[in-house]
Amino acid sequence: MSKHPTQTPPGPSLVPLRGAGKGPRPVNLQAVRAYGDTLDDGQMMLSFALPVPFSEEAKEAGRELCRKMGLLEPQVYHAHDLGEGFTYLTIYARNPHTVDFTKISVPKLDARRLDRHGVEALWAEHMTRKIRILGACTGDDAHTVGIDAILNVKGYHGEKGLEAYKCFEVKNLGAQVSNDVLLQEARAFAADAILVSQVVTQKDCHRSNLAALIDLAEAEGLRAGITYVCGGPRLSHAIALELGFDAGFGAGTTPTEVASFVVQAVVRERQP
Ligand code: B12
Repeated sequence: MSKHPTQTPPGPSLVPLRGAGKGPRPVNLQAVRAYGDTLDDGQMMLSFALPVPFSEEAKEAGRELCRKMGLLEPQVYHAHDLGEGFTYLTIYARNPHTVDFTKISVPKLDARRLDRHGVEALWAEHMTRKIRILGACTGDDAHTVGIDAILNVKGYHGEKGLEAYKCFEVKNLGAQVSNDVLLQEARAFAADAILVSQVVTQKDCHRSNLAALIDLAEAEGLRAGITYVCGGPRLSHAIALELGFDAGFGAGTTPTEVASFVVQAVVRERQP
């Protein structure tokens, strides 16, 4: 699997935008601004909490923070008392900055999107034994719904999970599995692919935990020959590559997307 980012082809620098009854208006893709009420007004909404009691001073502190962030004309749209000396704020403000959309490039999965039939056909063409997939929610993380959605027969979004495929043998270790135990299980199971879920991101624990798994796998000689995939609502393919994984999947991932990547990665890994 290539770990190199693929360049998103630059689109035209001006694309028409449909405005209410006004016909197409041009968007300058080299200087895109946030959109609030009208094109190029730069308006954006931010929500955050401050550790100060609910008061007019708390609202002004929120506005001041926005000004310090370079935002203009901050207006408090909503504020409420979170209790225990905390205030929650929603602020609308104008952002004067732009981004050059034509220069944005995001790494994409190096795999074709196959349906379940395509996944099983590719497997049957190249392999005579099932692909062994080991899944877990690691570290202190107990959010198993995501990994279950991908692996369990019941699946997600109308798609069956990987357990339902005849080409996969799936072992789901569940919640709060340490990296140590995961790799011991991987060795015993002779896993072809390890699927790790990380949902909690407090203090960036998802990143440190995932990076530590790859370090340990390398130290134990278990990095080569196994496809490492991570997933969770605040993960992406770009973050996964950065942390040493082969692929990463974010919010809304469906089982077929994962099956499609895994079968191609494992088949490719086995080719000379
Ligand atoms: C249900 C839930 C719980 C349940 C979990 C039950 C269970 N068995 O999973 C319980 C009540 C136990 C729980 C506990 C806690 N929770 Co909670 N929980 C949630 C909640 C409401 C829903 C999560 C969920 O099930 N989503 C549905 C699944 C299908 O979506 P998903 O996880 O994104 O998975 C999809 C993709 O991300 C991807 N995916 C996920 N994993 C993987 C793995 C692979 C390999 C692949 C390919 C894809 C993939 O595919 C899935 C399908 O599309 C979220 C808020 C929210 N709305 O998201 C908070 C949330 C995740 N919880 C949170 C917190 C803080 C906690 C607690 C720390 C609370 C506390 N103080 O005790 C504890 C932590 C417990 C622990 N040790 O982990 C925070 C996390 C904040 C953060 N950024 O870190 C959230 C975001 C709530 C919030 N807004 O504050 N929680």
